[in-house]
Amino acid sequence: MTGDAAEPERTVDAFVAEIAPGVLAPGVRRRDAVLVMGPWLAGTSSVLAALRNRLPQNTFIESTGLCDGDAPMAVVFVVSAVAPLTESDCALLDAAAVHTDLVVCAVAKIDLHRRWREVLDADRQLLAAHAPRYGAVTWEGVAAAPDLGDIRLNGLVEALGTQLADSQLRGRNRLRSWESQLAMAAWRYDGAADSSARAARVAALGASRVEVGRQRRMARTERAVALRSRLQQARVQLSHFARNRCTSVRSELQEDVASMTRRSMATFPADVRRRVAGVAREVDESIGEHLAEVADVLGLQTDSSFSESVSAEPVGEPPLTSRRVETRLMMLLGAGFGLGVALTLSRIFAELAPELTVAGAVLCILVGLAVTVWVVGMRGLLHDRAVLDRWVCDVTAALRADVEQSAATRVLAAETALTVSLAEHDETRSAVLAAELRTIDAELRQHALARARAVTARDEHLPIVQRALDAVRAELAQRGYARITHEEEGR
Ligand SMILES: Nc1nc2c(ncn2[C@@H]2O[C@H](COP(=O)(O)OP(=O)(O)O)[C@@H](O)[C@H]2O)c(=O)[nH]1
Ligand SMILES: [Mg+2]
Repeated sequence: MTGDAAEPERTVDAFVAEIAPGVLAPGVRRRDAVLVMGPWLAGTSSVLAALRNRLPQNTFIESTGLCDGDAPMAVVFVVSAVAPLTESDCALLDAAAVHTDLVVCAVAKIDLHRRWREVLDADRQLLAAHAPRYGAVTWEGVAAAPDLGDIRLNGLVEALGTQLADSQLRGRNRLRSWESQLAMAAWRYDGAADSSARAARVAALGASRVEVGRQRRMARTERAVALRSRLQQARVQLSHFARNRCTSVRSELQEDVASMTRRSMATFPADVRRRVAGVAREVDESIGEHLAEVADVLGLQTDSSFSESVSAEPVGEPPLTSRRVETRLMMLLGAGFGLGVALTLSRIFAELAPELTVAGAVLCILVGLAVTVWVVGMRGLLHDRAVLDRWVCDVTAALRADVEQSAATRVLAAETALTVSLAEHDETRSAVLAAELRTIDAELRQHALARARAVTARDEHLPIVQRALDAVRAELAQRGYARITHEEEGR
């Protein structure tokens, strides 16, 4: 009995196996039941109940009654007469009728909607446009649970009864199942060979490959140029700064010298030493900071070799002592000047007060002496200021030479150290980029391989699948045509 029932399916399987040997047969279990389904609230449950009443010899189920891998003998697609079909309704039917050729459509609730015939016509056209297989399906208007009046189900019952009685039905359903299976297989072969996801990935990999290559070429030169220009800048700025500091400390010291007294002279050399040392330290720190910043900006490791300071020359004593001849000459001139003053005063005194000659002489001598001491002292101070001024100039000139040399030496040391560091850095970076390139290339090779495999598989299998698909479709069309003519003859 079961053998007889499965005969049409076996005939179809043999028909396809002859055209496409080795293609996997659809793994569905045919249930001897009619699936009644449709969009939410279309009236499915009411139609199902009414059909069970009218056709008790047949089994009717809703989609919840089907297990995975089950396929119904026929599908009754119920839609409401309230509005025409939507695209998602069509998709719902597609999913339900993947393995079933017999589809009958019902427009429900025609008692409520007087323009149901227009909706039915619109639905028929929409569904036919959605897929050619639905071009010839039967459409009936039904009222399975009317608010008023009788149930109207005759058209649907009649169409369903006739079509279920078709001796070709099992074969047609099997052919439809094959058609879906083969179309899916063709789609898979095509998709695997021309995968858009893979194409996008390959394009992205190609772009990264170009970018990595560019980085590899450019990074080295770009950074070398940057290092050179930054060091050049540092050299100019540091030497300018050193010169400025020396000039300003010299003017400050010269101002001090110009207003110097004998008392402050003793502490002056120590003061000069302290300030010179201060400037040297300041310039030194500035050089260190500047060079560290250059290294930092270029992202290089700072080496201690260029942060060490170059010590300034120690400052000697001012040459204030060796002026014996000058002192003697000055004493002589001072004494002459004092004598002149004393004689002039004594003359004036003798004329003004002749009775005080002795006292006047003593007073004049004292004044003459005082003038002598003052003149000699003043001249000495001025001389010492001049000497100290020259000394300050010498000391600051030496300081300037020192700090400039220090700046130049340390920038040079920095250049050497940073160039070495840059070379090391470049090597590591270049190794990283090379590794990146290798990874990209490996993935690209894999994609190319996968694509080649998929293309080979498609070229090998797709023509067979396509041939089988064409044959199945032709057979379905022929049997469908036969069904329609048979039904028309029957009327
Ligand atoms: N007037 C009228 N109402 C109906 C008809 N069929 C179903 N209904 C109503 O439509 C609603 C949904 O019906 P139901 O059969 O449960 O639809 P389902 O959600 O698709 O299963 C219910 O309120 C029914 O009373 C009909 O032919 N005429
Ligand atoms: Mg329901």
